[in-house]
Amino acid sequence: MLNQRSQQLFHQAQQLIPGGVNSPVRAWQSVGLTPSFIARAQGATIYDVDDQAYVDFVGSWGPMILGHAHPQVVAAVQQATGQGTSFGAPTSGEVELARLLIEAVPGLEMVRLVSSGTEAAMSALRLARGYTGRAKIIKFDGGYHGHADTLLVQAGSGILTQGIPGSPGIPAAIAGLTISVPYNDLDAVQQAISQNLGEIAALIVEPVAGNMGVVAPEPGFLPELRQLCDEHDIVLIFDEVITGFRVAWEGAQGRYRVTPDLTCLGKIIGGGLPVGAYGGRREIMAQMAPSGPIYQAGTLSGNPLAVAAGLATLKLLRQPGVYQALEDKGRVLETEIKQLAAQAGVPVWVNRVGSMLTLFFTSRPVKNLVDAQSSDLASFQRFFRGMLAQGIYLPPSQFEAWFISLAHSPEHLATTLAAIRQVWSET
Ligand code: HOZ
Repeated sequence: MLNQRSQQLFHQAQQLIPGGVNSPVRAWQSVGLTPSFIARAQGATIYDVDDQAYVDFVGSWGPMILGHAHPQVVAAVQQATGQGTSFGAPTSGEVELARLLIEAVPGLEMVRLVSSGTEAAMSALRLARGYTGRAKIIKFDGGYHGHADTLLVQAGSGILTQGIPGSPGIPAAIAGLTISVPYNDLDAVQQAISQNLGEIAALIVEPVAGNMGVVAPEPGFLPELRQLCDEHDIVLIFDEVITGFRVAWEGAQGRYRVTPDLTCLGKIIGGGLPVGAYGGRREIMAQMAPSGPIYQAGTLSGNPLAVAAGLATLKLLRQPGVYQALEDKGRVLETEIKQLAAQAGVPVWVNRVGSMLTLFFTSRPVKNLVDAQSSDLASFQRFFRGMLAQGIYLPPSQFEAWFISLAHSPEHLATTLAAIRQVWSET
């Protein structure tokens, strides 16, 4: 048995941890396999506890844009560790990271660090509600903004993969404050606003959807959202936990030239350590305690190790040519996959923005959740298993993004494409 140690560990884990995992997307339920337990990783390669090596396109679900264990990030964390791991008091690194984030991301005038993307989105919504004095929010079907109560309505990622429409434990009164509409559907947004005039505090959107698989915004979608929010005094929140520093140095808001009122960040800005951030217009951010009355706090917020890893990562990403290199790698993969699919006669649709990509097993363009759900999940499962057997580690769900890193070399891409050719030649 190739993955004997993983099987043993999963058996033990299931007795001790619900479902054997600390986040549902890790359980590989939708592909019907035992998850690989990971021992270590370097660059674009991840090694499981049975010492199998894989080319990794999960990248810890987004943060590892430099590849794993980048020497400069490792050195920064080692140095920070020697100086103490947490103080519960301000540090100079937090000021430096805040300055870097504000310089890079157009919508940020002030920013607060938290410990996860969930916290960032939850706090941004509380702020929007406190600032506007309104209760309702609009989100998009298949959008995932972490697991806060208000946001687990028609959500993507693990909840979509597992086919859970909502989640028990969320009071109906809370879920009822969330209006979810189809992505890329401006008429639906307009209608939701008209039916709830003066009641919508915020509209939260992934400017490139990444949690129902990758779905790009249609031309005009983001600018029109900006305009509708302006007309109705709604706080526009871009959830850039995935796209921030991924699709451009300035994030998706720079790439698409639409500036939100508030932005949520996470993943890359912590270089692989737990982090999140939310920020935006000074006038709104000043409402947060202690400068204002809206409360949010955290013992480990701005943790020195996460800040050190984040700073080291961002300084490397700031170098010229980085985002062009990521774009080029993404383009090669997209173009070649489409060619292989055409040659093999496999009906697929590939969505890509920069270094985020999803291969949907449908021939129909994927512009929203309903399109994404037209994918043939049995074909995805066969593909995932075949790729794993060929040494390629993909997200174990049709509804997630592949993440390409700077560590993916032309050889890694060629190996991946050869694996796809092999898998499709067997079907
Ligand atoms: N939801 C993230 C993937 N789209 C990964 C975080 C997680 O749920 O574990």
